[in-house]
Amino acid sequence: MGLLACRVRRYRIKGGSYADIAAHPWRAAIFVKYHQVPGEHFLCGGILISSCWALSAAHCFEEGFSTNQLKIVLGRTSRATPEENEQKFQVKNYTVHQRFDSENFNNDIALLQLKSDAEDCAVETGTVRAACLPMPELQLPDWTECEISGYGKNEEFSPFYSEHLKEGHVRLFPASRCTAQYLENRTVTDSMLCAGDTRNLDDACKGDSGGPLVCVKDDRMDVIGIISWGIGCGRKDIPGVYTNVSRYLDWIQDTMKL
Ligand code: 4AZ
Repeated sequence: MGLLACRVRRYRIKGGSYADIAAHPWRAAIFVKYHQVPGEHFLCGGILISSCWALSAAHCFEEGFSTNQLKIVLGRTSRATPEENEQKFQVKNYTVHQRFDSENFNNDIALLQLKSDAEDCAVETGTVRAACLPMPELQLPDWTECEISGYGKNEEFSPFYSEHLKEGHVRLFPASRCTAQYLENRTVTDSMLCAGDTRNLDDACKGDSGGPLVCVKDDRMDVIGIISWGIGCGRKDIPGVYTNVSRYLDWIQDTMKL
């Protein structure tokens, strides 16, 4: 309890299955309150990186929400069902990357500061814990198996988000397989990375955006990517596209100082 250090964790459960938040304790759910509509609506995923900061995707915030419309929930397994041990925060501030390009989703990264009366915000528990940021020079081998999680759709054309947290396993694609040629001629920049399931099973889908692609590195879980976009979900040989977090370590540090 207390200090929220990012810590040791190994993959526990097999791909493409329902999961417990305890296995993905850095997984945040972001909700929005619209002015004229009652209730809180699921917006996007997020990734807790320290007690008071969470990463997400810039494209989630294109509508320009004010901070008091947003809520961040940690420690919840079921998307819409509050849990006794969950931790819920208002947002003190959020920053969308200044060069986010809504045409091609370049720089699809945002950083949210949790609001708290105390110095700490999230407290480490069995279901809430930060993920680690990678070291600046980290280069994981191609095809490294990593993990995604989220409350996104089970199928590309499903009308519903998943009620229950799910996890999947995807492998980091070589840069040569992460180009427009493989993604229906959409722009792919080197601030993006691709990951997919070579068995054609697991992939992120609508609603998973903003959530984590984490990889085991030296007994830590490092946030390597932020779920960003794709061509459909789980299509054969088409990877999901992620924001390449290691390209934004300076931006993250600078933004946390603001
Ligand atoms: C989305 O719409 C989305 N298959 C995110 C990731 C992927 C597809 C769609 C990757 O948020």
